[in-house]
Order: sequence, then C-alpha cells, then structure tokens
Amino acid sequence: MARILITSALPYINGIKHLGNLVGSQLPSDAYARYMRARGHEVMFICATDEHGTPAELAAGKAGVPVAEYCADMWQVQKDLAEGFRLSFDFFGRSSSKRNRELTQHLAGKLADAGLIEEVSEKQVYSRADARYLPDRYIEGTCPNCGSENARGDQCENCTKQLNPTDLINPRSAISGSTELEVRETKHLYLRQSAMRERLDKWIDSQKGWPLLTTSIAKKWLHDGDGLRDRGITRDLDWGVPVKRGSEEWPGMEGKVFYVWFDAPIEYIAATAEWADANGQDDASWQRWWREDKGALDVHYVQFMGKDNVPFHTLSFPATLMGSGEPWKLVDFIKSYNWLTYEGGKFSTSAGRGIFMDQALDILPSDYWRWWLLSNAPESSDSNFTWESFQGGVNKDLADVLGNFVSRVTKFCRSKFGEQVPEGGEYGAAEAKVTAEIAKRLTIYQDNMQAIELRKAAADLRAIWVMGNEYLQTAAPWSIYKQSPEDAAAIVRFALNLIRLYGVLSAPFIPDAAKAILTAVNAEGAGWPDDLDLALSALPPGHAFTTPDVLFAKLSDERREELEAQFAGE
Ligand code: B3M
Ligand code: ZN
Repeated sequence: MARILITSALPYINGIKHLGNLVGSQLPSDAYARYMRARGHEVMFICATDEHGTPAELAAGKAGVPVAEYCADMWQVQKDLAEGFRLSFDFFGRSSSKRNRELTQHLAGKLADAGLIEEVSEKQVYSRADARYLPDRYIEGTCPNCGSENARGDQCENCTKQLNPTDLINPRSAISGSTELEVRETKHLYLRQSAMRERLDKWIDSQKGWPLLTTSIAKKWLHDGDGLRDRGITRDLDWGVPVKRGSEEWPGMEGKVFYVWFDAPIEYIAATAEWADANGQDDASWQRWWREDKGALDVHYVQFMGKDNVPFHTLSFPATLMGSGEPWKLVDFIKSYNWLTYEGGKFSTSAGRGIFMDQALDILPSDYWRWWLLSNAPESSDSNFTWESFQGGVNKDLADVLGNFVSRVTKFCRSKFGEQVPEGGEYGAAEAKVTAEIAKRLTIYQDNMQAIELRKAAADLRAIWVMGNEYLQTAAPWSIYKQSPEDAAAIVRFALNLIRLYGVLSAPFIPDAAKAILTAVNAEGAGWPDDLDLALSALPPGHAFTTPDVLFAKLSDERREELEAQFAGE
C-alpha cells in the first residue's frame, strides 16, 4: 500500500467552469483518486477555489457585489457542482483561507531570509481613465511572442508565455478599454527564479517518466532566451494575501498583496491543513503529506492541470518550495492536458458557446458526461466535443453495451429463476475463455490507470464490457434453457458475476452507475478483483439481487438536435 497525494489545479473563482475546464484537471484527477483508493492505497485528494487576483475583482465588479462576498458565494456554487459531478475531494478549500494567508507569508519570509527575494522599483502600467494600476488581467494587448491580439498582462493563453504588463504591444485597459495608459514607478518584490535555474534544471532532469507535454513546456521556459525570468510576486491590489515577511510587516510593501500565482499553489498545502482543521486533526496529520521531515518522504505526489498551468507548476511553485530551504514535498508526476474544443471552435463564456457545468447537470446525470469526457480526454492532443460524438458515447457505450448487458441478464434471470443467483450447472470452457480474455485486458486497464492514460483505460473498460456481451450472445442462455435449465443457470450465474465485476471496474469513470449496479446485485462492498476467478464466482447460488431500472437512457436524434441549437451561441 502506498500513500498518494493528488491535487487538481484550482478553478478560478470567477464563474462557473465549462466542460473543457472540468476535463482539464478536476475530472481526471477524480478518476485517478477513485482508482487508487479502490486499489487499497491511502489517498489525499485536494482541490480548492483560486480566489485572489484580478479575475476575482473583475468578476465581482461585474456582478456588483463586494469581492469577499462574491468569492464566498461562488465557492459554494463550485463546491456544489463538484459534488454534482461526484468529484471525491477529501477537501475543497479556499485560497483566501487563514491557513493560506499564513503559509504564504511564512514562505515569503523564508525566501527573503534565503536572499531569494529582491525589492525592485518597477514600471507598472497606470490607467488615467480608470484611476488605477493595471496589473495582470486588467490589461490586454498583442503578445510579443506569437502576435495573438488577446494576450493578457500575465500570460498569453495562445502560446502559454508568461508576460509582464509592459511587454504587451498596443496595450488597452480590460476595464474601460482605454488606451491612454502610462508607465509609473512603484516598488515590488521579485522572486529570483533565475538564481534557482540550475537547481530547477537538475530537478526536472531527475524526474523519470514525466509526460512529454509537461517536460517540453518546462524545458522551453527554462532554456529559451529569457525563459526563467525573475517574477514579480506582489501587486497593487486590495484583494489578496497582504504582503508580510512571516508575521512581520514588510517595510515599503504596505497596502500591497501577493500575486495570485504566488499564493494559489501554496493553497494545495494550506487546503490540506484546512482539511485537518475541519476534521479536528492536529498539524502532524497534514504535515505527514507535505513535510519530508514529518513523514512525507514516502508520499507519491501527482498534480493534474491544463497545459497553460505547467510553467507555474514546474518552475515557479517548485522555486518557492525549494527556495524556502524547508523540506517541503515536491511533485513527483505532473499530468497535463490539452484543450477541449466545442463543435470545432472554442468554448466561450461571453458568446454563450459550449456547455457549462451547471447546464450539463440540468441536461443529464453526471455519469453521462464523465464517461464521454474521460473516454475522450484531450490527453495526447486536443479533443473536440460534438453532440453527435456525445450521443454516440451515451447510446453505444453506456446504453447498448453496459446498460443492455445488465438489463438482459437480470431480466432473463428474474423470469426464469427468480431474483437470485441460480443454482446448478458448472462453468465450462466458454467461461474459462472469457475469463482469460478479461484477465488480459484487465492488466492493460490497470496499467493505463496507473500511468494515468485515462482515455486508453476507458477503451479497455469498454472492451471488457463488450466481452460480456459477446459471451452472452454466444452462450445464449435463452435458447439453452429449453433443453438444459442447469446449463442456462451456470451461464446466468457467470453473467451476474460479470455484472458485479463491471460495478467494481467502472467506478472510477461512472461512480453512480457503478453504485447502482453493485446495489442491484447486492454487493456494495465488493473489492478490486485481485483474483479474477474468485471474483467471478463471488456471488454464490441463492444470492438475492434486484433487477435495476434502466441504467442509461438513450439520447434521441430530436433531443440531440434541440441541444445543438440551444448551445450554438449567437
Ligand atoms: N486557477 C488557473 C486556471 O484556472 C488556475 C490554476 C491554479 S493552480 C494552483 O487555469
Ligand atoms: Zn503569445
């Protein structure tokens, strides 16, 4: 048994996330966490809302409520949606928590002690029309790296380059659109990432088996020209973690806050402390996940995120933790995702294009979405959501393959033998053959789950469902029954055990259906099939079950067309 720490990138607080956000970190991390728990490992699975910075202020301003109130409300909304999608976080925290404030100030103090923070008199963009400084997302313009016209002051989403507001060509205010901007001097703290370049380089080289997407992005920013620049870690904003050096005031930094990307990843740790607080546990209980001097040496730490977040997790956050000189647990494996597109284009909040988490749950239960999203996860390249593909996934995989198998077997059994596992007959060559086939594919499924190749793992799972269908089709208990009820009984017994197996194996992907299946066959506590032969005779003759309702309803062509039109946007 291992100890596995899993974090999902923290969703920004500034609104309800769309399905592309969901499949880019929270959902795959959940499937992985569920799988690891099912295999008997001790798992700590953490997420939180990312509440600071300009996006929060801008969204609260738009909603016309104070930012603290906006964040509190939106945290609840996001938490409820996470539950709606059955995301099994051990804790869903808030980056605005007291724990995060204290830990962020603590780490900044340690970095300063280590000589890794520099006070810089800096040029910031000031907008006369808005009467304020325009950090990060308050300013937009053309990317000096790729020419995209919608780069923001902190990063270009198109090419992932981290930027400073003064880098932008033709800058404009994101608040008023004003281009009457001027550059003023103000004092800020910089994290001397450049001083840690060698340590980071060595550390990245020592990481075995990181996905290519992750390593190439990290290496690019480490070596490309000015890649690893010192980063400003403070801002002229009201909302955020006040700049302090540990618990001491920081002369000259009054009224400033830390940059959102400085405190957000620290919240992974702080949220684990919040988990301890919420459960009446002491500091030792969260430190054993995060401090190598307090028991975290044997923890395996996996992070999930969209690819635009990779530079912050491979460079900035490790720089913070390493630079502190304290033995914090660093990430062991970073799983990063490409983009999900919607009907060939971008998801767009402003144009109402694409599907958002709340809308999705109004249309269909979470398992339908989980299945399509995970079996089409943008793992090796971008993926494209289309209603047609979604309909195919629902109707073919879930309804025709899994749902139909469960329904045919239980209904046939009920009509011929009653609602209990039938007695008589014995498993023969056909059962041995399909058991061997499943065993082979199950090993591949497990390997893919272990490697977090979820799209491939979903294909394996589906293949295992198909094997049951093919077995049933060939064994044809409905025709055997006339000559030999005994032989039909053995087939049905085997098939009912397959249903139980499917309940266990499917849980990381479709937890509600998996639970319904296991409840129906009266095997809620069923564990992972370490011994497949045993697992396929776990339900003994006489074991009672209940025939479940339809597991998955099909999506009709008319309904699909309706949804297509509804979500087409303007
Ligand atoms: N909130 C960025 C995003 O939503 C960000 C992730 C923070 S992880 C520490 O893409
Ligand atoms: Zn760019």
